[in-house]
Amino acid sequence: MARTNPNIIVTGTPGVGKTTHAEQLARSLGFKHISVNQIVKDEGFHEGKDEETGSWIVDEEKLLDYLEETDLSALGGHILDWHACDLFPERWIDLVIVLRCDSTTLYDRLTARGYKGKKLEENMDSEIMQVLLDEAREGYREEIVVELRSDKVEDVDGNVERVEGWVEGWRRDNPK
Ligand code: DAT
Repeated sequence: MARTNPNIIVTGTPGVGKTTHAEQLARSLGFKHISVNQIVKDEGFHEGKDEETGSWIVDEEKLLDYLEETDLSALGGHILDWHACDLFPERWIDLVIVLRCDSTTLYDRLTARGYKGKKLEENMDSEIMQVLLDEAREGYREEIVVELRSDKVEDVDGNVERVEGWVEGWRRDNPK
């Protein structure tokens, strides 16, 4: 593997803390934060919004082509932040972090964000049914998938420290 830094996916149900973690990780590691949602919006990689849920209907092919062109696979040092993960080719990825959150806490975060009705319900169900964890486990080698709690503010610091340690280990195992 040619890259000198690992690529990391931060995934989970909306509201679990992906952006919070990805920003802090990017800052402390000096990595690039790729907010996939932002790219989809900015670059128009979608076919509008789902009427019922208000979520983007993503054109995954365009998104992947765009990411491929950034050469992130060869460069490494990217934090991919998205509420889905199985579309990223495994050869791009060194670690998949699935953030998890207590359902009452998630309910409060999502309602504060204005989610209601079907959108709120679907995301709550998704967290309770651990949909993203299963997706990650099905899509990637078991040993690169890690589940981390994101209930409290202190969890973020602990998780970031843990990932920093993991990155150091990765660098030792993958010398330049
Ligand atoms: P996501 O990107 O997964 O949608 P976010 O990072 O935007 O989530 O966080 C949603 C809200 O919850 C935001 O107000 C920050 C807060 N939050 C996230 N992780 C937290 C944590 N571990 N402890 C306390 N608040 C957290």
